[in-house]
Amino acid sequence: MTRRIMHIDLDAFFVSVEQAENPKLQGKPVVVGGKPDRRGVVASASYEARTFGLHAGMPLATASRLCPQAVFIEGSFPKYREASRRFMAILAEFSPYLEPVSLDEAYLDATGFESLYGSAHQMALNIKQRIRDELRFIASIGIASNKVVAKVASELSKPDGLVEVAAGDERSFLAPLPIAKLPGVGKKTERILNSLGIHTIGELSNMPLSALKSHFGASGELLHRYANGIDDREIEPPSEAKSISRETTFGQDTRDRSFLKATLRYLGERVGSELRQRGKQARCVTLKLRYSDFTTITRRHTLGQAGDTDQTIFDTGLKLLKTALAREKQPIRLIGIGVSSLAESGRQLALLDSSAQSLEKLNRAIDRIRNKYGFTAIQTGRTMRLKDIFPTDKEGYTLQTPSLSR
Ligand code: TTP
Ligand code: MG
Repeated sequence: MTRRIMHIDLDAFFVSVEQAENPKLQGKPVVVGGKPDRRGVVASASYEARTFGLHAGMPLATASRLCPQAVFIEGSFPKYREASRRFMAILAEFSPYLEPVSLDEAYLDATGFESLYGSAHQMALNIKQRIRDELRFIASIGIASNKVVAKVASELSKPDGLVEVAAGDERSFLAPLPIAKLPGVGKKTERILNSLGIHTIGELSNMPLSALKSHFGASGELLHRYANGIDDREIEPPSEAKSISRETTFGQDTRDRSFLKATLRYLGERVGSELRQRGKQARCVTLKLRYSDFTTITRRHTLGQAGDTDQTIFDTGLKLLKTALAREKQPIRLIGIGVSSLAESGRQLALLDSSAQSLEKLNRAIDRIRNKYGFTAIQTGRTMRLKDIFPTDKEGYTLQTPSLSR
């Protein structure tokens, strides 16, 4: 039986959340990412703004030069996460075979469920309608017999699109499109293929498999399959996250140790708070640094015993940071901290000594207050410094790039 797979992606997601909240912004060029005087890039641009050439990833300063009348919004990641949760909840009512890919994007296996609506096309129209009525977002949907073709179809249909590719038409649908439209073809692959005289997906599909393998190794085979409209990947409902991390890019690259420590402490507290909320303990702590030349390193330490306190996370992160700072003198552009190797907590409680137990209690008390009054209601000495630098809201400090506090 051929499958009916949908790829659903919201149009200008971050901007749509802002427009749903403030209807005055509708129909206008709107940019989420920050004020134009801030360093940083466009995260999301409304389709009106895109007619001026604005797009995600463009420096804010360039965006404001091209379209000075655009409304620039800082953005709030927790708000987008909540909107995403509501979007996914609607999709889950249509099929339990739902695979969220990012905040505003998901695959849905509609096979069998479409008969309830008459057709997959009609089912997609119902999905679009509910998203519009309940959330005031516009969804674009691609329908095909597999993931890769459904994704290309939804992209192509934007904005406010719905494109269905009939079973058997996958290859001919893809053939005329430029190779950059094919998932898996990044900038580098595109350059190599262009230098070989390959510009369309059809031309790529005609390349001998052996040639693709010699240029791209194992991923050559995948390119060959995708270009021919073949993809048997299943829809994978999410399993529990295996790690928790937070990171931020600084407004200006820095070598200031106490500022780096304060930021690390703050990010570590956010990681710890989520870890405890999930009832987990971690065995591994990872530090991530990006230097001003964009070199990125991660350094990991495995704990003797799994832990979930802010102190453990920070102490371990700080040790890793000190070692890294001793080795590399470049200013730092981004810092992040994360935990992994997660295990259920609770069982080990009896094994902990009393000082660890009181730290646990303290952390739980902090979490309760923060849940009630917001993250910045309680500050440790170290993170206080951040108050002067980042503006705060109820959810915590507003970090430079909303998508990075994920
Ligand atoms: P996208 O779906 O790629 O972009 P979009 O929803 O803004 O626009 P469209 O789908 O109509 O082309 O990404 C979803 C959100 O992810 C986007 O609204 C903001 C965020 N994002 C970033 O923060 N940085 C980025 O570079 C990109 C591409 C997206
Ligand atoms: Mg989108």
